Amino acid sequence: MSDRIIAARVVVCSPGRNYVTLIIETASGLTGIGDATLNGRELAVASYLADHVAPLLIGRDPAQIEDIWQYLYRGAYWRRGPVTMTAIAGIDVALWDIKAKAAGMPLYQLLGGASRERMLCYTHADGADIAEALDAVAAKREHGFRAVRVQAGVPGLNRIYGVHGDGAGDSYARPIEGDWDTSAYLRHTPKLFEAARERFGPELHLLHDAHHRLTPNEAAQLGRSLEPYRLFWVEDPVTAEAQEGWRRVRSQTTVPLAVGEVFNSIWDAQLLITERLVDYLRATIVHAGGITHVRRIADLCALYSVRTGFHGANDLSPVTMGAALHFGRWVPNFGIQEYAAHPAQAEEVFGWDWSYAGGHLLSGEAAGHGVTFDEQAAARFPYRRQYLDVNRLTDGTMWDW
Ligand code: CS2
Ligand code: MG
Repeated sequence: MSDRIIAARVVVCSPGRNYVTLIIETASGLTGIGDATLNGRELAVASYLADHVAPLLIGRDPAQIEDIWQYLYRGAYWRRGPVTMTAIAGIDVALWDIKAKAAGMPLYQLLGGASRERMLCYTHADGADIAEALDAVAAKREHGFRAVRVQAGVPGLNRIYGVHGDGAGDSYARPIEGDWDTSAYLRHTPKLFEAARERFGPELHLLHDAHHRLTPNEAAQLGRSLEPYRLFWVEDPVTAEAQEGWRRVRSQTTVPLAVGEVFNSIWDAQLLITERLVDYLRATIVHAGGITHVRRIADLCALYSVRTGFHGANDLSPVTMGAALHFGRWVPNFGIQEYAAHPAQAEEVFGWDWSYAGGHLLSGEAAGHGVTFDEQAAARFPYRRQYLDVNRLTDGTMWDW
């Protein structure tokens, strides 16, 4: 007798920052947990799930992960996009969690078993200026990290992505406005990495996130200027929509390129993968349709020597990190996993058995993805609307953040 879904509940909570969590329960007593967090637009996904999709799950066989995925993707008519694919991801991960629990095995075993014992990870280091940023890198290296993303303030600019400056403004009321000057950034960034290599030598993997703010030719200039410092990657040098623009970047520089945290489907990345325009694909489980769809993206990547480099900022809940580590344990073309520690309060709501050691992450061995969710504890942290920054050029022109 097959099992049946009897409940699908959405919980929005804010233990240090907002998370959207889906809980699916079955008649046989199994519970699956999914992450459906979309930073800055959480309630859109919560409503998509609670008001439109959850009712369609009741009575379904939880084992039919693929059919449910196809039903939710094809059946919505309005397909793709961050809200739809994050909602589908929350359901998909919860169902994979249930299937692995029903089989009594950790999720990586269900996917195909371990291809590795541990996953190389990178974390964030930043500073208002080069000296402060390099001190932050040193602290992360002391903690055993072998790969560090480095972001620094740019002289003359007050607030830019990735640098937690004076915190001016309240992102709960409305988006805080950053300021941007591409010329100043292109002049300054090579100095940051020249100083980093001078201080840390050649072994430490250095990464940098350009965060969508350059034109293809500007990105080519940045890439060329950073080649002497042998970065692990430059991420999001141009906007993800400028797919053909990546040909310009790729033809002008050998710096490794990463893209995809804002991608929601294989079609967003198809040209970049099949033309080998990038080296790492960052589309992540919570925003790209869950394990079922990201597995297809990773398999396409493998045909073109592209490796995974999953997004792992702390606005992706511990559920996504748990699922990503099981995926990373299995996937043959694993590259690196981003790991920005979650707020301390998140540990009051989420429990997990994945761990960090010596610059690597270890998936757990518990059945499922190994992440638990305490609904009673979540009630202590009510949702509070919060915005991501926005960005303007110094002349006031709206720009990419
Ligand atoms: C960043 C993220 O981690 C990264 O690479 O791009 O911090 C991103 O800005 C946030 O996840 C947006 O919510
Ligand atoms: Mg990024």
